[in-house]
Amino acid sequence: MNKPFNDCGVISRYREFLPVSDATPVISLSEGSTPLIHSPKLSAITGGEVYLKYEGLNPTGSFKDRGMTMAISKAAEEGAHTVLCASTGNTSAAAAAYAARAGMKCAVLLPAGRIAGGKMVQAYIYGASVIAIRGNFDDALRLVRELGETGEYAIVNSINPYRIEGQKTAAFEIIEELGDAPDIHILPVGNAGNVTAYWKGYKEFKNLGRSSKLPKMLGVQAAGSAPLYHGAPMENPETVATAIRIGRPASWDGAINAISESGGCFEIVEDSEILAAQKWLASHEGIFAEPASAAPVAALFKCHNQAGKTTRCTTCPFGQTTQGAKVVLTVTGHGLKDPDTAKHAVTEPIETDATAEAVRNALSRLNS
Ligand code: AN7
Repeated sequence: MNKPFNDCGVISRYREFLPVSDATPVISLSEGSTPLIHSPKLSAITGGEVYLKYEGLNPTGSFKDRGMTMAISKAAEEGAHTVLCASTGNTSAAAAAYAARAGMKCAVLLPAGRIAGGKMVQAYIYGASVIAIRGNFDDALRLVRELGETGEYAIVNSINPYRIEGQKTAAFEIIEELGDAPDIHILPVGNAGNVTAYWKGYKEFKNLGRSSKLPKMLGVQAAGSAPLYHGAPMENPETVATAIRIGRPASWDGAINAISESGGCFEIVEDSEILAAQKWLASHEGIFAEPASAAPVAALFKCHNQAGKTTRCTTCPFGQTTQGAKVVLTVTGHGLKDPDTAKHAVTEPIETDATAEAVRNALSRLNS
């Protein structure tokens, strides 16, 4: 039978590397195959060859769609009726969308008052049952684990291994696009599923001879929410990057393993550096990232400025120079997810009469 013309997405593209069979109903929104955008300005600044994997262009606006097509397809195969997740916002948006497409119910547990506006709207518009927990993401995930014990709900957080399987496909795409793995890969780390997934993907393609090397992984956390950087869970994580406001990452071991096996390290960036990087990326490269997704850019600036000057971290990929190195940063989520936080870049617009002269005057005032 001919495939329908829209039969694409990560399961279709990478079926042979994923735990699916003919019995798996593929629930897809054509996620994945996101652009790997060369960044001339970051390359010029660092002396490397820098690329941005723009995962904000997935169907629900974040990388979570890669894992969710797998988790929901497997849940459908297993006959689940209701899926459940805890989320800082992007997982819940993806779960709600893919569950809607599968005809399943979806319940999401969110930290009350700490979800970006766009993500909150997504959960509702896709038809999820939204519960706001008086607590943080870590409390919500604890409740999900507890509620999952009865088998009443299919859990689609990244403690579900199918999520990691789907997300590893981003590493496959990067290798196929560059012709090999990069030298350094930088990404934000919250619950740590994605760093675990990328590392799995890079290793699998290396073992298959599809790449000749493995990248050093640089995991970036917000300074106020940095359990992996400090090596201990945090009770009250706090950051403007609400996506990665997580004190007890579920994939703790996976993250430690990825960083140590790859010879990389964890890095932290201040909220002020995150917001500056968000503005820089949008105004210099035309890419609007949500705050968590700007953290890798902030880390690239920080590490580049410190290269050769610090002895704090002997395994730091920037211990040597980035000259000539191929560097990939994952832009994990779209900036439009969180317009309120981006208001730091917004000033009151100049209002003028509707004449060309008034507009010209206003523009010259703006540019003076
Ligand atoms: C934009 O949606 O945890 O280290 O519940 O939304 O794999 O958790 C989101 C995480 C980075 C961190 N960038 O990835 C959730 C959630 C964005 C994110 C991360 C998240 P992980």
